[in-house]
Amino acid sequence: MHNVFVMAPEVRAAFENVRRLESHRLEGWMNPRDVDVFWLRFERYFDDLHYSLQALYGDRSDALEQFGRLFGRMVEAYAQRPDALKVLDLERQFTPRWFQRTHMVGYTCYADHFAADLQGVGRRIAYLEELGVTYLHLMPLMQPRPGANDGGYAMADCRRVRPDLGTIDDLRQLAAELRERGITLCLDLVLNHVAREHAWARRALAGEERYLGYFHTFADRSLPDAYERTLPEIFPDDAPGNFTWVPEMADGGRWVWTTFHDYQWDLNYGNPEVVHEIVDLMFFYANLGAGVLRLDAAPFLWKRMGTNCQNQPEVFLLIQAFRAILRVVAPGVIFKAEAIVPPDALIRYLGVKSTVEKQCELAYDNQRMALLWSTLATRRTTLITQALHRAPQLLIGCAPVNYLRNHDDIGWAITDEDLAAVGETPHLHRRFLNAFYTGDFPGSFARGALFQENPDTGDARVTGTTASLAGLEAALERGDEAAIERAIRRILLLHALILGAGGIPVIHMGDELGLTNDPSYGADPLRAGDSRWLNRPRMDWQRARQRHDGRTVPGRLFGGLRRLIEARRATSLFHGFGLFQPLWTGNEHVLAYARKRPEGTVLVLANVEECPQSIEAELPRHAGLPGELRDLLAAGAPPPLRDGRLQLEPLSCRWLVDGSEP
Ligand code: OTU
Repeated sequence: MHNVFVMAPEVRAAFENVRRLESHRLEGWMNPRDVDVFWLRFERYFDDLHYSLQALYGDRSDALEQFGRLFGRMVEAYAQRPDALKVLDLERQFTPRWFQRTHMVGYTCYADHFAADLQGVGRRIAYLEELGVTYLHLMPLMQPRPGANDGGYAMADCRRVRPDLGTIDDLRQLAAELRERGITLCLDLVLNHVAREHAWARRALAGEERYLGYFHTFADRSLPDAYERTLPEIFPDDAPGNFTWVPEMADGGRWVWTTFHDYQWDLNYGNPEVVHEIVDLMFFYANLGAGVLRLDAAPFLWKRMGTNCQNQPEVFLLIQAFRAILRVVAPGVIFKAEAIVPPDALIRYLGVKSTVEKQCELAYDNQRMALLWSTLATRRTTLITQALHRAPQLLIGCAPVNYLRNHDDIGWAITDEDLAAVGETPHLHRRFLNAFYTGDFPGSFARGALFQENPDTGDARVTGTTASLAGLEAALERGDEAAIERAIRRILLLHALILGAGGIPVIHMGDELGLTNDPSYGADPLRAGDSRWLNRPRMDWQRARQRHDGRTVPGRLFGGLRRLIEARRATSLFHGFGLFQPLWTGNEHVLAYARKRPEGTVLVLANVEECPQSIEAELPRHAGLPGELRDLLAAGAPPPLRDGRLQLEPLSCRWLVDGSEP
């Protein structure tokens, strides 16, 4: 075979060695063409894999043996990969920017809340298609522990579908149906922890040495106390501390590292056996037909004394190893980092410097999400413009996931530096946002609840559906038509901003119809303590039936969203591979940013105030649009000018492009 890629001599020697040892085995399993493809990919990503594993585990005496075993698993998974998925792998290798294209629109839901079970989801694909969805994230659907399970993130069996949702075959079938209709399935890879009822934890509980090594356990408090000095608490309210005393463990009990709840045991990635297990799980989901794996709680994978045990260098080495492994076995599958961390840390999950294209393709842009809500409450754009100016430019091979909310809470991830730069006092601004979004501030339109209020620090996060936070719930209750109108405008405005930002916009189930908060969780003792359930309502198919009636609220929202999605799909200017440029508009109520591509520029303008606003007509010229203008959101009409100023309706958005082009 012809060698296309240049390797360091020692790496080449190692590679040749593996090839010599393994080729015959591969050939026994696969047709020769598949073997060639495997070797080409292995050769291409060998450096990445070798480098990261060497750095993580290279000083172990059994390092070579470990590598050999890992390789064996890769070969097996590749041999088992269904042909249809191998074709998809090739297709995506030819179009590596597939996930950045402007038709990409995501949707998140719980399978049961959306359509009862997996087969039900299959019967609702037409609804997703109608909205324009091309990416579906189904919330955790594997067997959770009995009792409280953190919304499915405490898995007792990561390979068995929750019986009420269906079977593994249903999931495989659903993935195939989605794929045929152009929708990529995203599944959670919960890799930081398993439930204490998971087989590994049970065997550790039973005293099996091998499985004790899968977790971080301590005989006494000395190390846990030392770690706690620099560890934050993720759920201070209902799960204080990061360690749990487990009296049933060998020798009179042990402390187990439990970052999240006491029933979620953190895995020990210092142990390469854990890597083998998780790699296997990754293959399992990939070969089932998942196209995106969401790396849950990615920042927490590596612990280091004296730090907050998040975003440690080893986390990025692990991701690099996983990335390389999957690129050999299943390159059609990409990663989405779930790292709710400050922008400087977040960017590392997408790759910086030498790790370009070695980390995740996608990551939630939680800062932008929080900034949008802050903008909506203050009706001022100074803070968001400042923060967007400072946000790092993304690299070529990755894209942010832009969202308004998800199943979790909204944390006020706005940096102290950005707040200070616009004259805000950080903790006062956060306190204001909490008060505003719980309806506890004069003039607030929002209905939300606090999550994980920490009485010691005064910190809290907020939960609520987009509709409730944007004023629809309160307005509907009052039957106030003008307020309903404003709420609808706010919801569409926010969506126009995430759809206009490049990357993958993701809509959370129900937001397209204006579903409001669901307080019923309070009656369920297993959920009552977790206000995130407030923003996890069930789908209201009755309401969905009104979606084609433009006189109804669901009709206006669904129709409005569809028009946004269609307008986005019809242009290439929002493609993820473009330059993002925030602009000062001279009007603090108007947000502006341009997206620049070789073929042109689109200027996104948003009036976040409740009355009309205007900006200087010159602004588009500064953004690179010197001539006539067309508004993609107004059927191509030019934006109205009055007294030399560009006019903007209350709570509205414009996507301006060069009007001289067809
Ligand atoms: C994630 O969130 C999930 O989205 C949550 O639903 C889970 O409860 C949790 O993991 C545990 O599995 O703290 O408030 O930086 O912030 O992993 C949400 C990432 C969370 C963490 C994130 C976590």
